[in-house]
Amino acid sequence: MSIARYLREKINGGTVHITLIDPMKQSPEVAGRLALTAQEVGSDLILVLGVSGLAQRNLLDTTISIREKTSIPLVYSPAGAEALCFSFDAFLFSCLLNSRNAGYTCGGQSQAAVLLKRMEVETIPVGLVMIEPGLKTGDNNIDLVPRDNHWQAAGYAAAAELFGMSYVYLEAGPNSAQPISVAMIRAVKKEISIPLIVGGGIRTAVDARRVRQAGADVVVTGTVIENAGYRERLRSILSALKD
Ligand code: 1GP
Repeated sequence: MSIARYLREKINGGTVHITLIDPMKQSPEVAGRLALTAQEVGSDLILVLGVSGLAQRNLLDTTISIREKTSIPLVYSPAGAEALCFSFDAFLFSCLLNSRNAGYTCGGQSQAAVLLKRMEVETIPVGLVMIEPGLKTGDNNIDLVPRDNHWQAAGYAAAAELFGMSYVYLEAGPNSAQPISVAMIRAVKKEISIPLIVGGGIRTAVDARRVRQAGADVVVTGTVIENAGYRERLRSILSALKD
């Protein structure tokens, strides 16, 4: 089954949870263990984050380790052609819509696109919108959407839909102390008919429930599994999303 269909069916059944793994943050062995925990507590999909500076070897070893331990879909979000591996079930093909740097809107993607087509891998077009506070580095290259500017966020989201993208992804960044506000999620959700992914700053079951009730179809968490007690925290987030 394609990942697009898998996600569609999951979304029809309730809120989907994605576990984000940054291969630069731990060894491949540990990444595999974290992914296994995510699967055991009910996460629907593992998303490996391609970041600038990611070594090809690290990506390959991380992928192998996760594959050995888990059976849920494994998807890659490449930052370009710097590190690529084709044993993923699909690629998130993201365009950072509010970037001022063409490298993030289409430059990196163009480096990988021909190869992805030739390899006939499944790609899922995603319109990514970065909301304050965004990422720690490179923010001056992004027209960050202010946390309270719902209209601007909705504009980017509607543009993603009109561009023919399959998902809108509202991202507050892993350094965000709080999730994207309920009011912004509601405002965006009202303007789009494609599914909405929300991530960044979701650390507790209360956060997860709020984001879900506001209308997120897919919730992404990353940092939660990097800290002590992650199994229980993730379990409570999953029960807030799936109850
Ligand atoms: C997913 O980048 C985020 O959209 C990850 O954020 O680390 O705050 O969960 P957290």
